[in-house]
Amino acid sequence: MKNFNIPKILQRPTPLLRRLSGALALTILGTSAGNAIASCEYTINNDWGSGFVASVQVSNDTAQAVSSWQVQWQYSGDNRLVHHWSSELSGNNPYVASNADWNGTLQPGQTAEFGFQGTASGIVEIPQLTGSLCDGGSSSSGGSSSSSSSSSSSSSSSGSSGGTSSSSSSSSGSSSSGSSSGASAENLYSLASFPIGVAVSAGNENRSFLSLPEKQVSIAQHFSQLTAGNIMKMSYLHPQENTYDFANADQLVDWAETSGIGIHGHTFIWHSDYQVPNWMKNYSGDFQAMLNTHVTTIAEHFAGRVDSWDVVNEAIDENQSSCYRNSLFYQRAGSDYLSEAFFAADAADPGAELYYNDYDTEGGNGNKLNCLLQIVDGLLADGVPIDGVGFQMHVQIDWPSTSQMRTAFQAIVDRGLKVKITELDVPVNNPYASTPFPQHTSYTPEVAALQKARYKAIVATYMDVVPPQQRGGITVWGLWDGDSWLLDFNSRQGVDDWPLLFNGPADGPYEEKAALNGVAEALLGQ
Ligand code: 9MR
Repeated sequence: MKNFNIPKILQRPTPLLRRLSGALALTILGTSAGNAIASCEYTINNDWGSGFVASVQVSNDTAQAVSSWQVQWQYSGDNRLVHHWSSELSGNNPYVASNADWNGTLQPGQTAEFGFQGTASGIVEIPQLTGSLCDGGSSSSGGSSSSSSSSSSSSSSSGSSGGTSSSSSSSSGSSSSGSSSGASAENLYSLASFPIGVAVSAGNENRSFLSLPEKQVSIAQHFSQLTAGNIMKMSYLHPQENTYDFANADQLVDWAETSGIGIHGHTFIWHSDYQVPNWMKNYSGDFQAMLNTHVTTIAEHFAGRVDSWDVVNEAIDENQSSCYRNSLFYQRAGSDYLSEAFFAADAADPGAELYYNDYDTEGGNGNKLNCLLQIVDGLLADGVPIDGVGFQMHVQIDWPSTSQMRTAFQAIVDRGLKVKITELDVPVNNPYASTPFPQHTSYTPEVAALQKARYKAIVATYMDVVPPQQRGGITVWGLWDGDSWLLDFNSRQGVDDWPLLFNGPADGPYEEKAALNGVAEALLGQ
C-alpha cells in the first residue's frame, strides 16, 4: 500500500483559524493604539476574487444587556451581497443588518455573529461598520484584500461604555457566540477533518457553477472538495484516441485551487454506454495497453492537483458468477483491467488516493456487497494500490437501514481501507416502496424534518463506524435540488423531489435546508 500524502483539506486553514488569526491581529492593534476592545468586527472568511464569505461579530462591551442590535455598512466598490444568515438583512448597499429573533439579546460581554456571501470583481473590501453597538469610533485597519487565502478583519471600536444599550430583556432568545453555535452550518467543511464535497456541473453544462456566482459563494462557504458531475468522465477527457480535451476540467481545477478547495476525480473507467467514447468501442489494437495509456495520460495531467480518484466506477454485476459486469472492458481485457487501472494511476500520480466506486453496495443489496468484498479482497491479495472504497449512496429515504450501512462500512474498515461516501443524495420519494409513489408532492416542514433526520443518521453512522484515519470524505451529488440527476431519472420522471442540501431552482436564489444542519449536527456528534 502506498504512503498517503497529507490530505489537502488539512493544509487548508479553516475559517475558524483564519478568524482567530484576524482577531489576534486586531487585539494587538487595539492594545498598541490604546483603544477599547472592538464592539463590531468585520471578518473576511473566504476571498477568491470574484466572491467572498464574510461575517460580522457584534459584541456587547457595555455594562448592560441589550435586547436588539443593528449594524450598517456600505461598500465603496462593487461588492454586493447575494446571501446571508443569522441576521435580518435589508438594503442594497448600504446594507442594514438587524438581529434575528433568536440572537438579539446580548448580555455584557456576549457576542453575536452573522454572515453573508457576496460577489466582487477582484477587490474584496472591508467596509466601515456603524450601528448601535459599533458607534463611537471609526473602523480601524481598513483597506482591502484580494488574496484568496488570507483573512482580514477590521473593527469599529466603542469609545464610550454607554453606547445605546437598552434595558435587559426577558426574551428567551439565546445569543450566538462565534462559530461553534449549535449545529448552525456556518461552514460545513470546517466541522470535519476530512473532505466535505459536492458534485458540480461545469464547462459547457447547464447550470455550471462557473457561470452562477451564487453557487460559487455557497460552494466556497461549505465545501472543501469538488467532484465533476460529468466533465472528467472518459468521453469528455478523451474524445478521440489521440485527442485529450482538458480545457473544461482544467478550468474547474483552477477554480478549486484558487479557492483552496480539493478535487476528487471521477472517473478514469466507467462502462456506462454514453460515457465510453465511440473510438474506444471500436478499438482493434491491444485493448489493455490502450486503457493503461488512457489512465496514465489523465492521471499524469492532473498529478498533484487532485486529492483522489474513482479509478474504476461500477465494475460489479452481482448477477454474474464472476461478480464482474460484462462491460466492454471486461470483454476485451478480462478482470485484470481493474488492477491494471490502479497500478497505472498509482504510477502516474503516487500522491492521489485511489478508490473503487460503486452503487448499492451500502448494504441493502447483500449480493452486491459480497461481490464488492470478493473483488476488493482479490485486489488486496494481489498487492494492488487501492486506498479505499467509494460508496455512491444514492439511497432512499427509507432504504437501506443504517445497520446495513454499518455492516458495509465496517467490512471496508476491517480491510484497512478508507471509506468515502462519494455521491450522496436523499430523495424524499421512493419509487420502490410499497406505499404509493410519490409519497410527498410538496416539500413541507415535516418532509424537511424527515429528510434532515435521514441525512443526519447516515453521516452519524459514517462517523461512528469509520475511524478518523479511514474517513475518505463525504460528497453530496449536486448543490441545489434543481441540479439533481434524480429529477431526470427514468423511474422518477415528472415527479418532483428535493434530494440535496440546498433548495434552488435553475438560477437561484437558493436556501439552505434543514438537511444541511442535519449533516452539521452529525459531524459535531450532536
Ligand atoms: O449526475 C450525472 C448525470 O448528470 C449524468 O447524465 C449521468 C451520466 O453520465 O451520470 C450522473 O452521475 C452518475 C455518476 O457519474 C456515477 N454514479 C451514478 C451517478 C448518477 O447517475
